[in-house]
This record gives sequence, C-alpha cells and structure tokens, in this order.
Amino acid sequence: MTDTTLYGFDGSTYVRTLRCVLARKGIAYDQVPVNVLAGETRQPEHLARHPFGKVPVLDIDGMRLRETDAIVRYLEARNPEPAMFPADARARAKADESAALINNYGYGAIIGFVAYHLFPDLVGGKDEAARKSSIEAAQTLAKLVIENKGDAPFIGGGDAPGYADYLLGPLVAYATMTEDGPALVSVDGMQSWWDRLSADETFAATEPDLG
Ligand SMILES: N[C@@H](CCC(=O)N[C@@H](CS)C(=O)NCC(=O)O)C(=O)O
Repeated sequence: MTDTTLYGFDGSTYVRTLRCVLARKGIAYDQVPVNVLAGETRQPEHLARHPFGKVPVLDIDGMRLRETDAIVRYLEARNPEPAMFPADARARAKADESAALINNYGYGAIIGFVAYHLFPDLVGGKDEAARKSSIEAAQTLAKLVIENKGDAPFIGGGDAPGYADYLLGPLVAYATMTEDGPALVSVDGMQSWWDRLSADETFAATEPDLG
C-alpha cells in the first residue's frame, strides 16, 4: 500500500503514459483500474474524481491531479531524474510542441481509425470517410513530430524516451494492431523511432494485457 493512487485501467493510452513516467521515476503507486470500455468513467464514483469522466487521475502528496500533461509536469518537478524532457531550451520547446500536437490532434486522429477497426460501436459504426481523414491527420502528426525531433533518437527526451514518446507510443501500439498501422509507421522516420521505443524496457513492461 502506497500513498499514491493511479485511477485508470491499463488499456488506456494515457494511463500507459503515466505508468511509464511513474516507473521511470521510480515512484511506487497503487492502481484502481477504472475501465473506459466498461463505462466505468461515467459512473458517479469516477465522475466525482474527474467530472469530465476521463482517466487518468492521480492522487499524490495529498492532492488530486487530473490531466496527463499536468500530472507529468508535476512528477518532473517532484522527481527530476530521469528527465522526461530535454535539457536544451530549443529541444525542449520542440518536445513540448510535439506533446501538445499529440494531445490536441494525434490522439483523436489515431484513436479515430483504431476505433473504426477495434471498437466501431464506440464511434457510431464504420464510417469510411472518417477513417480516411483520421489516417491523413495521423500521418500529418507523425511528419511533424519526426521533423521536431531532428536527429535525436526520441521525440520527447532526446537520447532516451521522454514524455512525448510515452504519449505517442501507446497510440502507435494500438494503430499497429490494425490494418491501417502501416500507413502510420511508413511515414519517414517513424518505423525506426517505433523500433527504438519498442525496445525500451519500461515501455515494453507496460504493454496492456488485452485478454
Ligand atoms: N485530456 C485528458 C484525456 C484523457 C483521456 O482521453 N482518457 C481516455 C482514455 S485513454 C478516457 O478517459 N476516455 C473516456 C471517455 O472519453 O469517456 C488527459 O490528458 O488526461
């Protein structure tokens, strides 16, 4: 039993992001597996934690934190090592930009075509036009984050995986389970980044057991 609690199930890409960051920083926690697919984020018990019905939520240091970006930045300030952001100001700006692009456009785009294949009922059925525009938006996102990282091996941390890698990785993991995965990883530079991230011990250890 610890005094840190992560609310959210392993199948959530954002929960996986936090599990990676918590693991890399060596922060012990308990997990309450609130399951999005079973509608548990919409239950009063979870709405009391996050009124917009999202996971993750993290209880830490006597406070409740919502929203992955805010949580990761708190963890970074609390436990600076290993860093989840590059030290160099320009590289940091680009890693921050990539994280924002993933959060604001990449998540919706990738989940859009993943849901088409894996959870069509959750998105009102199979809409071909929506699938196509999701793939195009995901490719645009991929081009931008690969361009932002420049020659660095990773998108978010430079020489080691950082926040933006742990944001995008769980999404790409789902994408590669579908027939549209190759359209995403074939964007220039994506496959080698994906191979590097897949070899990261922490990322591999957080792969969800989808039964
Ligand atoms: N802005 C939130 C987004 C979190 C999010 O979208 N989580 C998904 C699971 S990966 C969720 O809770 N979905 C439930 C729903 O939309 O009903 C964050 O950054 O933490």
